Amino acid sequence: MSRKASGARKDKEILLLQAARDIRSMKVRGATAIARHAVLPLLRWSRSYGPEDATYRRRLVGFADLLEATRPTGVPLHNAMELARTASRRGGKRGAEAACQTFLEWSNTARTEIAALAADLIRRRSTVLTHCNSQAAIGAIIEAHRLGREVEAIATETRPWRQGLLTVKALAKARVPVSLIVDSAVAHFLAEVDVVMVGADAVARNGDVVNKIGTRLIAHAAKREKVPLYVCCETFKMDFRAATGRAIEIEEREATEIVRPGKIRDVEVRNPVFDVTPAALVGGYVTERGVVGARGVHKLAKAAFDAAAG
Ligand code: RUB
Repeated sequence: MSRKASGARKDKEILLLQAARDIRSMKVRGATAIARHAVLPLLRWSRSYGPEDATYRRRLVGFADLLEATRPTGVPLHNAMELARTASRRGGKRGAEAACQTFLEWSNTARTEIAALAADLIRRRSTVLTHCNSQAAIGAIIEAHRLGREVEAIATETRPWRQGLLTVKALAKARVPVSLIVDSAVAHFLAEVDVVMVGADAVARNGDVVNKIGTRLIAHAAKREKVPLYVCCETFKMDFRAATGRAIEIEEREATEIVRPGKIRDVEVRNPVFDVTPAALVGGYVTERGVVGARGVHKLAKAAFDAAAG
């Protein structure tokens, strides 16, 4: 390998390690964005590798494992890395690169397709409540606005990382009238809400949804007030390993995200960042392959992965 080519490969390795740091530090967050942020440098590294040799696959798997470990409970991240690993086993370097490319296109077009389908569930002059910072749910609200539905949005602050601030900025930028509320104000405002749209970090085979902590509480309150709740979820959110949400590991992060170090003593601070919303509380799953109920979502995901694997 020429010195120039080996320098290019080294550069791509540095970018890949930087991407891993970005995900670990929460600079990049949101289930889909994380998976895309891992796939792109993996693809670029592979392309810079030159002709496939005896160590290529070992190195690719090593990098995929490293990227996956940045948020070990991230299901789309796992699915994307698994696609690359499996494709490299079956089709070598060319297979791995095709799988990465497929994932990037799939995740890109899915967002637009979900926005179009979910916007159809938002009636004229509706108020939509959303939680955290889901690109899929935000896309749906913006699309309904673009279609002239005169929608308003309410976004939760989303403790402890306050991702709701990103959500209100994105909605305001798109000129959607939007209010920001603290998480505990959801029940208070539900009487003004026509529909709840949230994203998903993962979906179990039975349709249980893992999403930002607090989603379950919102879903219970929405059910009680007869407000429909839709989950905007790309099929690559499916956790094929999990029969129900209980089998999906919930990420617990440091206590310091909630209270400054040393601020309180002798108290255990728990910081689970996701929770499981039972399928029974979900009004529908808006995927890029259609809007379905809990029984349909696994079937759609399986078809999508079969198609992606070729
Ligand atoms: C983000 C979060 C989002 C989902 C879906 O949590 O819970 O609702 O990831 O997002 P965090 P998207 O900030 O901890 O990553 O629809 O963009 O995939």
